[in-house]
Amino acid sequence: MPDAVTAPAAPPAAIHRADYRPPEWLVPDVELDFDLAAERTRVGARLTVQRNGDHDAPLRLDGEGLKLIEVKVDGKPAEHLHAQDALTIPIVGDEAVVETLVEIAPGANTQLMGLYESGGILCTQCEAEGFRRITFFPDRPDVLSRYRVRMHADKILYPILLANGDPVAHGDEEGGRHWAEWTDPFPKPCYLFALVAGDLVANQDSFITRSGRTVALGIWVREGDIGKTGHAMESLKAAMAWDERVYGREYDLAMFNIVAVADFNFGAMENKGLNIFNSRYVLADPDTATDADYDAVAGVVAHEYFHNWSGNRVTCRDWFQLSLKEGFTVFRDQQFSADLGSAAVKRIDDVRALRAAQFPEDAGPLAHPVRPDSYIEISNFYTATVYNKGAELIRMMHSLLGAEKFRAGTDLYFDRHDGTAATCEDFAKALEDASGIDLARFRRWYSQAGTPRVRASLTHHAGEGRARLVLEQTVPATPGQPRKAPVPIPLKIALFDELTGQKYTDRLVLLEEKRQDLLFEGIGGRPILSINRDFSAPVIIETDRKVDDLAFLSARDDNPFARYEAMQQLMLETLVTAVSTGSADHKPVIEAIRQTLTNPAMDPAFIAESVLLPTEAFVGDHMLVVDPDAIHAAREKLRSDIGDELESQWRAAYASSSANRFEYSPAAKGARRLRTVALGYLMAADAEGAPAMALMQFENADNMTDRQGALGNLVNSDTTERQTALGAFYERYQENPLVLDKWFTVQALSMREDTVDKVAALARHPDFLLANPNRVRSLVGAFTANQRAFHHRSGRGYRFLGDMILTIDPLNPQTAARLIPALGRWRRFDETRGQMMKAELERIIATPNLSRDAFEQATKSLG
Ligand code: 0A1
Ligand code: ZN
Repeated sequence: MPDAVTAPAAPPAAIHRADYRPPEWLVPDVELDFDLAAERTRVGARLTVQRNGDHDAPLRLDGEGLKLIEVKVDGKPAEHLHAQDALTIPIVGDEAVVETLVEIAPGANTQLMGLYESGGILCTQCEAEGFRRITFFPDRPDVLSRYRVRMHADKILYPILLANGDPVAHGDEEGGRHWAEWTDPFPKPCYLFALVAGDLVANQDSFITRSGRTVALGIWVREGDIGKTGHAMESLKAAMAWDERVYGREYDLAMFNIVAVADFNFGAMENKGLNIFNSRYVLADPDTATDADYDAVAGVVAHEYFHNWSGNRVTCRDWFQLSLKEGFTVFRDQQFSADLGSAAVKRIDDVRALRAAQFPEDAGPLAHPVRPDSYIEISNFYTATVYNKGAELIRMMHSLLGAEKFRAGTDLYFDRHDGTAATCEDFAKALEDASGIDLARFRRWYSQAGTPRVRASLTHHAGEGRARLVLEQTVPATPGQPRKAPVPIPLKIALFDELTGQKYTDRLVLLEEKRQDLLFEGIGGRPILSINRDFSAPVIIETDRKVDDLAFLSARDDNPFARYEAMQQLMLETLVTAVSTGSADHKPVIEAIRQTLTNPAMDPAFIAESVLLPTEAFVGDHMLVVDPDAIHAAREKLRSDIGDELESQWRAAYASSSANRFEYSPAAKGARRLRTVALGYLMAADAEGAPAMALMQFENADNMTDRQGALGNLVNSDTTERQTALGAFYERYQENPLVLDKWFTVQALSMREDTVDKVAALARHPDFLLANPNRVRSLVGAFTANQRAFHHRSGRGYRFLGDMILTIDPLNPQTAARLIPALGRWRRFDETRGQMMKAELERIIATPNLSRDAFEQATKSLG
């Protein structure tokens, strides 16, 4: 008999924002009963359901990969239909108690969505749609319920049982088992549900809220990691105090727990009262974490904590509103980190991240508005656009309203929408109502994709003492959005007298129309334009400022960000000229760096950031057709000239930045950063003894920042010191997964010609684990960010990435899909490279049983 002919699976369908309808059934109360074990877990659910509105639709619950054992309605076995990831139950009347019993296998869950096992710990991840992999439920953020959760488990394997809210009872059971029960009084959507069972120990502390309530804090880790939790705990307490002071937000439960797990798809998750973290954002000590890791721990701990209000108390109506919680919360964590350390360096870091990830996204085939209109798989929309551009929109509203009115607006927002699921529109409306400022046009920022470009031309009429600034904006076409309206762009602008350096004016200009003219009076001497100071708007500025003007600003602008920006612009223009004409005058850049480096008034942390050249990828973003090899050559030439010409200054900076003993303070961090940057220039210039200096730094370091800094420099070289350091690093840290990730990353980022082949070889290393997302990102993710290596003219980099994506997709679709956008940049490269990149996308799409995640990213990337 021939095989049955099965119709090819229909391509996954898109979900549209315009189709939103309120839920047909509400679930005010949920009781869950977990019989936990890795190979088989039984989940009993008891839902109180209520008909919502006038309709006669049956109850429809989502459920994915669940083995259904029993369904009851009001205590009796009930008629039901279980098909296509849903359970449909007809219900007579407007209220009922629905009980289901299902079985799942956490130990076999490699997607890391729902209930899964990580290093012997059972934990959950439910955002965005993971709860349906645990039990049948209306898995959408606008169904809010009160939860009571009981867990039963083996007492030896899982001595600690945690869930959302506060613990109410626990006890022992037969057969070496025990149980615990938790309740969460705050109604929440199911994506905020969490439980953890494992052999964990806690760093315990407490926080007294401003109204005098004591909150018990716990950071739960595996026993050997307890010594690495101090920084996360200090960060948590600082975040709690900051949110009270700056936003008037107080914590609301008696307990707040954080759990660190080694296998996690994203950074961390804000489950109510029980945050679950990727261990890389919890664990830190000087020997294993860099200063950047310390900063990231503080930032992510704060981010997840701040979600308690911006996300949990007020949640999202539907997933199109994701930026309502994410953009706002990123803005809040950015403000927190700026307050804690150097605000200027923080802003530089944030803008760098935006330009590295969000600008290319906005300029490519995956461009989407901050509030998207449709998606196939929502996991693909946890993007730099929703998070980081979303944060920039909040920042612009903060500038437009001023701090005080903005605070009045957020107070009104929290008040008005507490306990409900809201929209981006609700947020804008609250700010408007509290401030009296009209944000009608501002809303276009939420609906239009693409990075606006602003062309600024300044003319000076010396005789009349007048200057005229013409500003013109265009918002580029993006997929599905051919025509755009102008957006309101808040631009911080200043004018300086070229000769005296005196500041003529410093103000916030709102560019609302396509074109606007501004007149400045009392401008005697030629003015120099400083624009988009502090990066007041997420736009691309084009000016006709000359090299001398940029050099002036890089030395004399009183806005640190603008000073950094002028230097970057100078470097960028030099590199673009070098790539397109084959040579460029390096002197202005070298002189600007000399000025900065020898200015005793400047903070070393700021100096270190501003003397760094733009990345190869960033230079590529400014070329019509990216030529990775030419960009690499031009940048290396400039790097080596800077190293050479300023050799004695770099040596001096290196010597004066050597600290005695490790200390985690802004001054010590700045010194460490400058030291490694100086070492990088000395290495680039082949300065005498530089590799030996690097090896000495590597060997004598009492902290990971210096050690990794040295290794990151050596790894580009062709020296015996390189081999020595790589080998020693591996030996020393092979048992520490987070540090081993760094070992993979430094090699994936190496600027050597053979990196593409080294990376392919590392993917066969016994420590390269496909099942661990951190490890995959540490090698494969880092490699795609290495422009020259990934875009190797042989196409071996593309083939390697295609193979990786297809190997990972069946295990973990989210992690696989996040590697695809690198191939979507094919239009930006020459014909040969472009064709090879497209061929990989086509190969991915043609693969049977591809996940929805990978299907969406690959088809959209092909354009
Ligand atoms: N809400 C989290 C991000 C997050 C999203 C999805 C996850 O699992 C697939 C995990 C975390 C945050 O913003 O931190
Ligand atoms: Zn978040």
